[in-house]
Amino acid sequence: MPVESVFPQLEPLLPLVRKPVQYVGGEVNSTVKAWDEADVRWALFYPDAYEVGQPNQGIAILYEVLNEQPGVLAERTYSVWPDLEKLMRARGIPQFTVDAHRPVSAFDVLGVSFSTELGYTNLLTALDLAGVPLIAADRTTAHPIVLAGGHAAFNPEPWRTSLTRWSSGTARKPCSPSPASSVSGSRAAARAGATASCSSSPRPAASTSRSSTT
Ligand code: B12
Repeated sequence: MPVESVFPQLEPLLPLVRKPVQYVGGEVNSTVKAWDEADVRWALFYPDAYEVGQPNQGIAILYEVLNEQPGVLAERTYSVWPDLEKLMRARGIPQFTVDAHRPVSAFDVLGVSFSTELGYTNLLTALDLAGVPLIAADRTTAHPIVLAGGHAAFNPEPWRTSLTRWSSGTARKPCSPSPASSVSGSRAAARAGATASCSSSPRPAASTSRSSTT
């Protein structure tokens, strides 16, 4: 099933907010793939404003590595500024990707890059805007897997109830054997796959059982 762009609802709001160009997408080398031709779809989230997150090297690498693979689609999403957040809430517009303006909740995986601890609360706002339950245990297979990596993901304690999985280390292969095979098929299979494939990542033992329950 194709997923509809939210851009028709978003566009009339752009003259009402500061720095509207940050929500438009279409940069050089941005990638938009056909939704129905992908086996697995990643929304990559940098939990800060576009102007901070767009140049982030970690997201750029993940975006390229994922999109290079046949059958894998990856788009980017960023925190919206409070002025747009207010309008989105009033009009029921969900958290969207800047590449094809698809709703984040439609993706199989929400990959969050925590460069700094400042991003933790922005993840909660984005999940709420996306209509994805904040607590991982409240999510179902209808929701994306929420997976975090990056510098500030080494200690998962502050957000362990919100994340499905996390990854430490670099992400030439975020979860072995590959991002595509980890999350192909149904979301239920995706959850199982992501759990198994990431389980070798070093992480605090106390959080292991919690992260694998959802
Ligand atoms: C460049 C840099 C900046 C730049 C660019 C930031 C940006 N938006 O990209 C600037 C100067 C703007 C900056 C600003 C700040 N920075 Co800075 N920055 C760095 C620095 C030097 C390099 C980061 C980098 O680009 N690494 C290279 C990329 C390729 O690696 P990566 O992001 O880790 O991503 C890889 C993996 O982690 C993994 N991965 C990442 N995300 C994900 C997600 C998933 C799902 C998966 C599977 C894998 C995965 O795969 C990626 C590819 O291999 C690091 C220190 C360092 N030496 O690494 C500090 C560092 C990240 N910054 C830090 C801080 C504190 C800040 C500021 C808060 C400073 C301030 N007081 O304003 C701000 C915050 C900006 C923000 N809101 O993001 C701290 C974070 C500490 C913490 N625990 O919170 C660090 C670690 C420095 C330090 N040791 O203190 N920073």
